[in-house]
This record gives sequence, structure tokens and C-alpha cells, in this order.
Amino acid sequence: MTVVAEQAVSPRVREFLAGTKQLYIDGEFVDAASGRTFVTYDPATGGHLADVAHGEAEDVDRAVRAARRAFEPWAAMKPNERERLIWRVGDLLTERAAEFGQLEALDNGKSAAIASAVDTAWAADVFRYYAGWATKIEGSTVNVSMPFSPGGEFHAYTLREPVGVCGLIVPWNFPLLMASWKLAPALAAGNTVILKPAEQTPLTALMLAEVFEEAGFPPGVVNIVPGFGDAGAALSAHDDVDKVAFTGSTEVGKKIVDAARGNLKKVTLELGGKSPNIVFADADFDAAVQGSLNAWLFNHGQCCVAGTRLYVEDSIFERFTEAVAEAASRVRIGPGLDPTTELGPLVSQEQLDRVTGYLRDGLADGARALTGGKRWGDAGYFVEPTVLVDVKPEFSVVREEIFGPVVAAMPFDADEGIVTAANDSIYGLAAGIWTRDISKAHRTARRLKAGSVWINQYNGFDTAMPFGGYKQSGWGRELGASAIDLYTQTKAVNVAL
Ligand code: TXE
Repeated sequence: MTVVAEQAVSPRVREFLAGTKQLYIDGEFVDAASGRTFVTYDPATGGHLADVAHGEAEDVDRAVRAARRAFEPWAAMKPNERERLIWRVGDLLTERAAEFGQLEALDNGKSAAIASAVDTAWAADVFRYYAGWATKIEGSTVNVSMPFSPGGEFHAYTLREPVGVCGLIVPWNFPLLMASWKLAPALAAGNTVILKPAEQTPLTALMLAEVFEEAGFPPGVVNIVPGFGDAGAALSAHDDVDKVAFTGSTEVGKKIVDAARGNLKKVTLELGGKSPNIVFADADFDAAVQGSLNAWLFNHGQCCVAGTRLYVEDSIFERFTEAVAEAASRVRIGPGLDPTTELGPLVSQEQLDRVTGYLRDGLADGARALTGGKRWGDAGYFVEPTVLVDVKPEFSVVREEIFGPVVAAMPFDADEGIVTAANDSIYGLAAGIWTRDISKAHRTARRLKAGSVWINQYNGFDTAMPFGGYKQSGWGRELGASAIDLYTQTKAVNVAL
């Protein structure tokens, strides 16, 4: 930990970090079957942060068996009792928001203030929102004609039932929040779960296990098994897992689909993106500059929705990109626990190598950095906020997800239209539109192939709004009522009266 970090950490977080963090299976904190541990690092320094039990296939199997045993009683529990337990998780997260924020900042690198006020506060909101859903999941009565059945009357209705045992595999960019997006609707609908956090950021998930304990969840309903890709693969392939929900890279998403073939478990995927952010010349200039900065820089660019293809109408291109570059060059870089930090480190050495590799390739291809362009400092995994211009559609910095603080800006001619270029991607997660012309905004929104479209804002999320991707950005929609669909299945019941 840095000096700043040590001063800023609460005693409870310090205590949490001491000693090996164990797996959480069947209501108990246990060592990995192999006895092995792995290290999680502080990305602001590259130093050792904590030792974590190394979950592998055998541990996944233990957790699946616990979740299977817990399933029927949990699914049969009165919905208002499930509601109370899940709501309690939201309240405990709110009470402990500062601690969760600090721990997330240490493990992931993001600002502790944001991790507390956004990641943790939103996770609490997600638990409360889905607590409410537990009592509102409804089937329907169906007005059947039964043309092929002889005479009589019929009563036909549908039941919405949980899917069963669910494997939840989450990434490191919003560790607690992504876990909450999956845990809360899965539990509200009556499923039991095995959560596998990312190897880079297992700590807030394990602190969340304490919260589930304190809230009074029955053993086995929630199991948390930190580990690497092999643990995720074991969960995806396990024959007694009914569903797997994954957020991560498109490459691993495809592997999960393959692994799920054995028992044809249900799969939902929230994958990568390379989202277009379109600025028309008639936009509110200052709002669009600030919004466009937020679009690619929030969470250090480690956002699946990051607006990293910035299309600006040619008449304002130069002035606009210079204003964005100027604002980016003023962003304060530092460790997440420093309250003045606006841009923290990337999560790992691997991500630092990846992002600086893209920068090298882009510059070698002929791109020009209006600001940034390289690593920042020589300790920790920091990268300068970078605005690239003179890019061509075929450059890797335009086509591929970089997942760092890097944007590629391109001019467009309004007469030729922008939709074709904006849709020219294997991804379709999000898009932004900036204009004062309401008709143009809605017309463009309809034509964009993206799961979320933001008009005159970017990163505008709400727990009630569905979220997910077109094309290779994923399968299914998380959040809102849609997530309840993902974690339930429909049974049709037909009675001859
Ligand atoms: O992701 P992985 P990585 C993108 C982003 C980033 C790139 C690589 O572009 O640069 O992916 O990041 C688990 N079966 N996103 O390598 O590997 C893994 O342990 C089952 C976008 O960290 O996809 C972790 O828990 N699970 C993304 C989770 O998958 C496996 C967020 C994500 O890791 C597995 C993160 C396997 N075979 C990265 N292999 C977003 N959509 O927001 C790994 N895992």
C-alpha cells in the first residue's frame, strides 16, 4: 500500500486484508481443497495486497453441491421473506459503503470516492430493487380455445419458476457492482448461486459474503469461489449447473457457450464493446465535450460501454477534439485512495501491457496523439489519457476494444450520414448522440445497432432500464424486469375443469 493508501484505510478494511481470504461455501469460510492460495495486487503500486484461497474445479463442485441442496427450500421460501433478506443486503452495503469503496479502490485501482458513491451505492440500489421483485413475479391466465381437445372447459395459466443453480462469472472492472447485477435478480427469483469473481479483484465479493452471513441467508444459497479462468470453465461446464451468466471478454464468452453444451445450460452474456459517440455540429458544445470525456474516460476507460469511437461533424472536428484533449490533459492521475484522484491505474500489468501495446500499434499505423500516448510514471499501472486523431477505420485502435483511457476521434460529413460508420463494428453495446435537433436524435437512435443509446448524455444508467448488447456484445438483457426473465422459466399449466 502507498502512504496515502495506508492513511486512508479504515481499521475494518485493514483487518479484512490481514490473513488469507477463504472461499465461502455452504455458509462457511473454507480453504481451497488443494490448500493453494493466490495473491491479489494493489494496481497503484504493483505491491502485494492480500492472499486469497485459490478455488479450482473441486471447490466449484463442492459449491455446486451446496447450492443444489439449498435450492428447493430457498425456492419454496415465502417471497416476502426472500425480499426481506435481499433488502437487508442493500442496507448493509449502504452502512458499509466507505469500507467497500476503500477495498474496491485498493484491489481495482479506481477512486475510493467513486467506488463508494457509485459502485457500492448502486449495488445497494440493485439489491433493493430486486428485493421488491421477489413479491412481484407473476404468471398469467391464458384464454385458451383448445380446438383439438374435446368439449368441456379449461383453466390455463403460467407459472414463473426459478431456473435452479446458477453460475455467475464476473470481471474486474466493476467487481462488486457486476456481482450485484447478477446476484440480486437470481436470488429474488429463487435461484441459488455460485459467484466466481475475477482473479484480479476477488476482495469485495468476499466482503460481500460477510454481508450475506450477517443478513441471515441460509447456508448454500450464496457461494463465492474466487479463482482463475479454469474455475470459471469448470462452472460453465458443470452438469449440475442450470444456468451461467457471464460478463467479460467476447473471446471467453464464446468459450462459455462451448462449455455449456454438455447439459445445454442457459447462458447469458454481457461482452465487449467499441461504442460510437456521435457529436453533431449543432450540439451544446461544452456539454458534449464534458460528456464525451466521461464517455471514454470513466473508470479509466475500463468500461464495456466506453464511447471510444468519437465521431465529430467535420465543421467542428478540430475545435472539439482539441477541447476534449485539453480537458483530458487536466485530469488528475493518482492512486484510488487519494481523494484528489480523478484517474487511477489500470487493473493489472497485463492490462497495462495490452493498452500500451494498442497505443504503440496505433501510433505506428499513423495515428497522432493530441494528448497522452504512453504510460504515466514508472510505478503502478497508469496510462495517460489519450486522444488519437488521423486514424483510419481499419486501424486496430478503431476496431478493437482497448479497455483503457484511449479514444479514437474521426470527422464525418453530415450529408453522407454517420450511421453506417457507427454500425461498422462486430460489437453493439452502446452509443451516444449529441445534437439539439430532436428528430435527428431519435432518427439516429433507431438506426444504431446498440443495446443502449444515450442522447445528450453518456453512461446514463438506471437499475430499471434493461442493459445488454446487439451482435457480439452479448445475449440477453440484465437489469430491469428483463433480468427477472433471465433467471426464471415459464411453466404452462392446463387444467380440464
Ligand atoms: O477478461 P476475461 P480479461 C475485455 C476487455 C479486456 C479483455 C481481457 O477488452 O481487455 O476483456 O480481460 C473468467 N471460462 N473485458 O482477460 O478473461 C475470468 O476468471 C469461464 C470486457 O480479464 O473475459 C474472469 O472472472 N470463465 C468486460 C472473467 O472470466 C473464464 C470486462 C472475465 O475475464 C474463462 C472484462 C473461461 N474459459 C474484460 N477464462 C466487460 N464486458 O465489461 C476466464 N474466465
